[in-house]
Order: sequence, then C-alpha cells, then structure tokens
Amino acid sequence: MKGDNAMTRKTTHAGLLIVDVQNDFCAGGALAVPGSEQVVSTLSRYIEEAVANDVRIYASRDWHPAVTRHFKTHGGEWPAHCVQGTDGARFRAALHLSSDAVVITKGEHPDSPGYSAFEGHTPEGQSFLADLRERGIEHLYIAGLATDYCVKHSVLDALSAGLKVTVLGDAIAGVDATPGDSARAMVEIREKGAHVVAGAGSLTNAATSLAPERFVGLRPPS
Ligand code: VGL
Repeated sequence: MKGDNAMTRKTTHAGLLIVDVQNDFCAGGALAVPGSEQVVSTLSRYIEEAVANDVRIYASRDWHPAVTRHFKTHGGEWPAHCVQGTDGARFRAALHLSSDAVVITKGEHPDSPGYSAFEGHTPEGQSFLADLRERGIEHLYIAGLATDYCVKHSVLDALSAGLKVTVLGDAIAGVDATPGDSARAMVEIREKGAHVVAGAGSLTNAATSLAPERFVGLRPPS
C-alpha cells in the first residue's frame, strides 16, 4: 500500500534482543561459533535500523564465574568461556553496539548454565521480562549466538511469556556439537510459535513479512 510504511504503522512496541555476541563465541574465542563473523556484520545493520526507529535494544551476555558446573573442568559440557571480567566475555567490538543498549547479564550462578536471556537482569537488577513489561514491549526480534543454545532458550522463554517473536534468520549461527542441532532448534521454535524470517536484511522487511493479522509495527504507539 502506497504511503503505508511499516516503520510508521503503529500497533505496539517492538524490541531487539541480541543474544551473547561476545568474543568467546566469535572467531578466535574459547567457544567460537562457526559463522559468527557474518552474524556480527549483519547484526550491525539491524542495530542501526533499530536505533533509527526507537526500537529498544537489549544485548544479553553470558557472565560466568570461573568455577561453574557449566564448564568441563567442573563436570560440565563446555570449555571455560565468558568468564566475568575477561576479554572473552566482552561484546564483540565489531558489533557497534549502541551506547543505550540495555545489557542483560545471565549465567552468574555456578549451578545453572543460564542459557536464556530471561534468566538475566538489567544493570539495575530488574529481570529482563520485567523491563519488557514496563516498556510495553510485546514483540521481540531475536538474533545472535548460538542458535541451538542461548537463542533457542531465549526464544522459548519469550514465547512462554506470551511475547510475539520474530527470529532474524540471517543473523544467527549455531554450535552444532551434534550435527543437526541448529536445524532441530529451528523446527522446535517454529512449532512453538516463533516466526522465522530468512534473509530479511532489515527489521522492516521482517515486520512486513508477517501475515497482516500478526503484523506488529516497529514504533511505539503515540
Ligand atoms: C552458549 C554454549 C554454551 C550460547 C552458551 O550462548 O548459546 N552456547 N554456553
């Protein structure tokens, strides 16, 4: 429809959740996810667009203690990664995260892997979900690392909380410790109600690819 721009159609608030784009999950990191560099460059464009459209940006981070049952050294599954205060735990500089992005910290408990951003909290100590509710954000665009762990668990928790979820398929990458894990994760999140857009390239395209009855504008109602 002419003049009916997705950016200005107003229905409800949208937020962008960038999951765990930290050095240890990127090239050269302790748990480098194949394809992470592509994710970083694609996400940088989504971030610019979100900033331009007042879409609140959340960036989750794994923030593990040095001793946690999550790590192989203490009976867990993974090499040590994203240890609090280390370079590996820093956000990838190439991501160009905006300064007003809200950092969601998770994985601090030594007994829990903390895969989901919904286990995390804001710098003020508020839960991620409480912050979303406070802002009236009902639709989350989700991307980042890794498809088969933190992205998957974050998406499932978002859906359980009743949020609409669009997964940006061109800005995710998986570990695939067992081949097919990421593909299976995608099947599962779709079955649970996530909308997955492949190669949307922009939030506007992602938004308009939804069926009209599911469409949610990027901008808050005014
Ligand atoms: C993650 C494996 C281990 C993730 C975290 O961020 O998806 N994957 N810990």
